[in-house]
Amino acid sequence: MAKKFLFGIILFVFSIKFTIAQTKSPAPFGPVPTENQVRWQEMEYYAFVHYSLNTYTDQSWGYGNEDVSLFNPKELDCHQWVRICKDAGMKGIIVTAKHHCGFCLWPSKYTEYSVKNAPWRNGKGDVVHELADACKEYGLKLGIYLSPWDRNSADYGKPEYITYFRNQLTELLTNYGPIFEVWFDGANGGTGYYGGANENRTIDRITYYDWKNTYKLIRKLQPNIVIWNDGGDRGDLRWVGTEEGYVGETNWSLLNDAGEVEWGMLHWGIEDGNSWVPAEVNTSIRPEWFYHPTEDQKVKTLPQLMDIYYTSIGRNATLLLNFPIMPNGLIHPHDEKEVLEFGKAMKEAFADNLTEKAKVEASSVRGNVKEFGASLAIDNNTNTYWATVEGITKASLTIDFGKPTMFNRFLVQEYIRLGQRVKAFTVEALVDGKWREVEKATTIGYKRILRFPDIEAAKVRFNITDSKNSPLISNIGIYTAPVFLDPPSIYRNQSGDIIISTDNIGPFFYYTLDGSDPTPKSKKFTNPVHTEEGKVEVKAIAYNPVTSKSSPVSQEKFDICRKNWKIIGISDKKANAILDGNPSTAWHQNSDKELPIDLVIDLGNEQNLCGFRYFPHQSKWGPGIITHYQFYVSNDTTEWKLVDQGEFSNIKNNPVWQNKKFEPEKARYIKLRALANTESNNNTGYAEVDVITK
Ligand code: FUL
Repeated sequence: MAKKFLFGIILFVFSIKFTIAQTKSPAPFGPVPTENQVRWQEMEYYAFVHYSLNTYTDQSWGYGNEDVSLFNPKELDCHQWVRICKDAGMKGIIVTAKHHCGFCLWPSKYTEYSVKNAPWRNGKGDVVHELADACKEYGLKLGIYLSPWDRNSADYGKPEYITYFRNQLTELLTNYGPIFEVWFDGANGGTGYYGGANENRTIDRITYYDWKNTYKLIRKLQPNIVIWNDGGDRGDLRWVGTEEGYVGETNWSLLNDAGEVEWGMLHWGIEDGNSWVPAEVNTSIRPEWFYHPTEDQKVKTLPQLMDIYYTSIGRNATLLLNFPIMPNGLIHPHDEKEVLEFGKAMKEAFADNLTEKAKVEASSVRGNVKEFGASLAIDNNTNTYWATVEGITKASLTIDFGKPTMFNRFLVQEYIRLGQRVKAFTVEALVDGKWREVEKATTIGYKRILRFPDIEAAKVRFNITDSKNSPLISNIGIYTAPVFLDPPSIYRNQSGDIIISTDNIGPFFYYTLDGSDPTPKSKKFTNPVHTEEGKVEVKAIAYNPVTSKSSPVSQEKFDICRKNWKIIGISDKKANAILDGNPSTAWHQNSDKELPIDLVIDLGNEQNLCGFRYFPHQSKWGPGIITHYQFYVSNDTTEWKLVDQGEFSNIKNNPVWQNKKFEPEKARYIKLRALANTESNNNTGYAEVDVITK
């Protein structure tokens, strides 16, 4: 009896202790973010602007010898940039203070290659200053892109350059107020002007910049900054391995503090990583980062931008969306229109949170106390959270709307200050008295948003099926967001037939060939549309007859038809993928060939050529696309004239159409010579090759 009594007392004392322990906040689990990283993550969405001498030369990467006097914008107005970003809901703006060409948008004391020697504002201008002022006025934060690679500097590759680089960093981090983020691009070393040397310079990207000491300097000058670095030492943030606007569905905000970071680690993070290094998705509103007039009709539209929202912010990353500045110094009206629609749609999609009036119940609550109760997951306050009993890693939370309610989005957030914990979860809906799985997903992190078709249910159940430790959920939102139709894709095959398609299921397509905007009264696309040999402009929309809603207009301008074209000297029939008009088919040269490798095409008859186009194979893992080329023309395949040569800058990270112009030449044969590829081997692949005629 006495024994039993004693045992009861011990149990009672233990359970009190346990309850007291459970009413205290849980301990952090694994790596946790710094205050700077939390502040940055909460910004969610901010802008990039790409502006430099490239803007005036139609290039992606300047060589470093471009003339400073080209920089003379007539209408440059940073207020316009900042106003657009602010109206689009963005929280900050990062400017290319110096891109790879070395030209400085501020009057750096340490180089002559800057705005101080440009005609703009008689050499008295300072773009970074004007932008900093505009940001202050509109309440946006300022960030700096300073390219570690400098194709202008004579010292690049030598130890002296590091002093120069740090001097420039010091100017930028001292003279322009608070800087929220500094961006160090990974493109490092290669050919360049280098003060007239015109040579190839390679550096060791791990050791050359002595990042450790550079970071010390940065943190001393700007204690609240976050560092993005795609080369050498781990910064505070990481690239996601693509510039297309998405991060992996599984996305851990963790990496290891040492060792190589492979593509998969960038894209998905590392589940057991020992450092907090969250993901930033960087992408441009146009295919390229700098302004190219040929891309005025290629601005991403609302459905595409919304998709990017879900695959970046909706997958535990931030979104850094780029605007290429036009030569006049402004953001193009098309870019403005699309981003403002995007900002509005984003707000509308998440305006009405259906959990606000709902009741909520959890299968497990830490210490059974209000401080960690289920209601804290829907209290609209991300500083409070629902926590399960210590050690409980599987739990559910049921949300009761009280009546059947339609929804198509589920948003969930973890309280990341104590670590990222959840490994897997599902969402179920109570339909006709039965629980039905709506979606299944892996990580959550700062924010995860799931998309699914409209569903009507009175109750929703959120099940955490696996977690590293007791999950801490700071917010849940359920919404009915508008669904948009994607603009269709259009291509013209080798016979001249136009093909219009989309990934969405079921819409009709309408198109025009006369440059006018299509409507549901235009011609309906049912079969491939045959076009004759000349140039063709096609515009098309997708249309949903049930909702009577149309997609944005897609537009493609095709040059001469490739019907009579023949690839010479290659017997492999599959090589015709290069001419089939379909960007998703590709062909690679035989593996026994060594660079330089030629592709020769007979155009069938003489054409007035003034440029060519190359579309690379879209595979992320090689096997190899062209980075350096020569382009020749001929009338007899014996005598060839070199009409253009150069690089396809940034083609590995951003494998978009490469458009190259040259002085007009009449010719029947073309030769694209590959000099180097992305993998430093001999593999040479092509998805499409085309010409530009006068
Ligand atoms: C890339 C650069 O090489 C591009 O030019 C651009 O600045 C982009 C944001 O990063 O890797």
